[in-house]
Formats: sequence, structure tokens, C-alpha cells
Amino acid sequence: MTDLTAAPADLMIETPSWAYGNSGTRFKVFAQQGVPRDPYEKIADAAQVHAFTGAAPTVALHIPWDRVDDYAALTAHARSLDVGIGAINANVFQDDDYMLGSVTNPDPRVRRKATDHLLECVDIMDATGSRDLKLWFSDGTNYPGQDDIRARQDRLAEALEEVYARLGGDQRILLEYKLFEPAFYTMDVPDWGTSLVHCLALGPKATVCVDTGHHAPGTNIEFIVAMLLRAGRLGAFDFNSRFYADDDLMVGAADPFQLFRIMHEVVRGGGLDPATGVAFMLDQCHNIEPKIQGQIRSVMNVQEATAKALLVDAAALKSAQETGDVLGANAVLMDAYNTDVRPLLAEWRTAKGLSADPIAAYRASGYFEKIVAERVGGSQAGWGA
Ligand code: LRH
Ligand code: MN
Ligand code: MN
Repeated sequence: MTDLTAAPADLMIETPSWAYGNSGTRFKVFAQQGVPRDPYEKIADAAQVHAFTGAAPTVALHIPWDRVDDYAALTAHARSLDVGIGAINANVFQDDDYMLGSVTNPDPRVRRKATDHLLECVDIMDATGSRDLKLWFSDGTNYPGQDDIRARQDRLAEALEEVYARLGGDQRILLEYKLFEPAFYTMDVPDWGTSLVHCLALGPKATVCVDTGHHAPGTNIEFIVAMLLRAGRLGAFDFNSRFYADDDLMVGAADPFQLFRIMHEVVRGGGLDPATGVAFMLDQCHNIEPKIQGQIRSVMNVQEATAKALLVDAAALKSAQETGDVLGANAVLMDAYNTDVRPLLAEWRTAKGLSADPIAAYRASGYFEKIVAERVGGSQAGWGA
């Protein structure tokens, strides 16, 4: 049997700075107590998630939500709290200029402005030591005929080429896709195929980011994962879960079986090996639940799915598949999925000097009471404003 006490533990999960700020829907942002007032405090909260899980050593930034004067100082602050700065997420979707698109806008002035922001994000990566530039474009059209679908792809390719040329030696582009929202007729990067086509044209430092909330209902995400790993172009996950649209709920909450199936393909495709270069990130908003606890729970959910995926008896599965034993093969997967891995993960945590129950330990730590007392007037994540 697989050594469960080692492997899921090696999986490191990046948390997003925006998960710690207030968020909501377009109907209402509920202000929570103790939320961070600036990027420094967001990183301090992310450090708590790492302290109690031992599995969240980096935090992703979103620019301009996390803009500061001195990124070296912010990086040093992160290090002093035993975490690092991870991916830099560009934001070319919250400016009036971008109503008709950012890098695909018909107006060259707007395209220049958007591309300059992406280049600025690479400057920030140089200062923070980040490897990954995550690009998500809200660009698209609402009405048939509104703009030339092909010309928009040409503009996108041109901007991506310029940014790709600016990347340092080990820096990468993660190109995220999304089928819908905010554009309702065409999104310019709607799916993994479009992302992959652009990545292949750019070169090996361009890879696809799979946000689990960005597909049509019923889409087989684990198939996409298998295909991208096979092509060597799975760069990252933005993990979250959804019931209806891009709900950004805690990963593993809506459909833990889907998360298991995804992690099974990750294991199958060698994606747990850091050399494969898959970044495991959360992209979530905790609109009604406490944020730090929501992140801890999410990290644990990914660990549980991973532990179960590692329990799959690969030899038994292969032999059942090769002999056409449909039910036997399915049973191998289901046996692993139906195993309660929580005691094993608790053992792993204890062996690492962590609490067996990270949520209880965090609740007992007094951190929440401390930030509620210290912080007044916390910041908004950026969503739902
Ligand atoms: C878009 C998205 C993208 C953004 C984030 C805040 O829906 O998933 O990753 O950067 O949300
Ligand atoms: Mn995302
Ligand atoms: Mn999203």
C-alpha cells in the first residue's frame, strides 16, 4: 500500500491574498470582523493557514489589489512569517477603459495600457522572486457581430508574445480560461483548447491554468487535466468548488468526488512531482464563513482528496483495465475514494509537530480575537464591489 504518511504531505497549496479580504456578490458584500486592511495583514493571515496546516507556504498576490510601494519589503515581511510570495495575478478587468476588452480591445491605446500592466506584473515578480504570472482576461463580447472574433485572437496573441518575451529565465505565464462571465456571448479565452493553442504558439514557458469553477456544468475536468498533463502544459490549478456558476466556494465542498477524480489524474500524470511544475492554488472567496478557517478547511480538503488518490491500487487498476474488467476497475477507484483518510492525515500532522486538528488548534490560538481587536475597517477583496 502507498505510504500515506509521506506523500499528501508533500503537496503544497498556495492561498490567494483575496480570500482574506471581504468579498461578496454583486448584491452585497458582508463585512467581517478582523479582516486585513492591507497586503501585509493579508500575508499575516495566510501565514496562519501555513502555521496550522504545514502545507500552505506561499500566498498569491493580485495587482492592483495588493499594490505596495516596496515589494522587496513585502517579500521580507512574508519571509519573516515563514511564508513566501507566490504567483502574481494581473488584473485588467476593473478599469472603465476595459469595457470593450483589455488586450483584445479594438482601441490600440487601451491595448497598450493593458499590456503595460502585464509587464509591470513581471517587474513585480522580479522583486518578489515569483515564478508565475497568472493571466485571466475578462475580455469578450456580448452580442454577435460586436467585434471580430479572429481579430481579437490576433490582438491577444500579440500582447501575450510581448509579455512572454519579457519573462525571466525561470518565469512562466499561466493562461487561465473561463467559459462565461463577464462577457456573455464570447469570452476570448473560453476554454482549455484556446488557452493551450496560445501557450503552444508562445513556447514552453506558457502553460494552462485550470480554474475548477470555469466550465460548463457537467464538464469532465479530470479529462482536461489528463490531456494537459500529457501535453506537458498543465501549469496550475485555481481550486474552488461550484454548484451553479463561478461560485468560488471551498474546494471539495460541492463535489469531493470530482476533486478526487481530478487528483487521481494528477497522480496518474506525475503532477505531484514538483518537477512537473503544477502549482496548486486556491481561488476562493469566503463570503459568509470565517476566512482563515475557510482556507484551512480547503487545504485539508485537497489533502484528503490527494491521500485518497494516492491510495488507488495502480497495479490492480491496470490489470482490471487490461482485462476489460469494467466493474473491477471501477471498484478499485471507489475503494480508494471510500477510504476514510482522516486518521492517517492526523497522524502525519502529529508526526510533523502540527496539531492533528488544524481548525480546532487555530480556533484555540486566540489569533482571531487578536485581529478583531486590532483591525478596524478591513479591506475588500476586490470582488463584488
Ligand atoms: C476569474 C478568476 C481569476 C481572477 C480571480 C479573482 O473569475 O477566477 O482567476 O484573477 O477570479
Ligand atoms: Mn481563477
Ligand atoms: Mn473565477
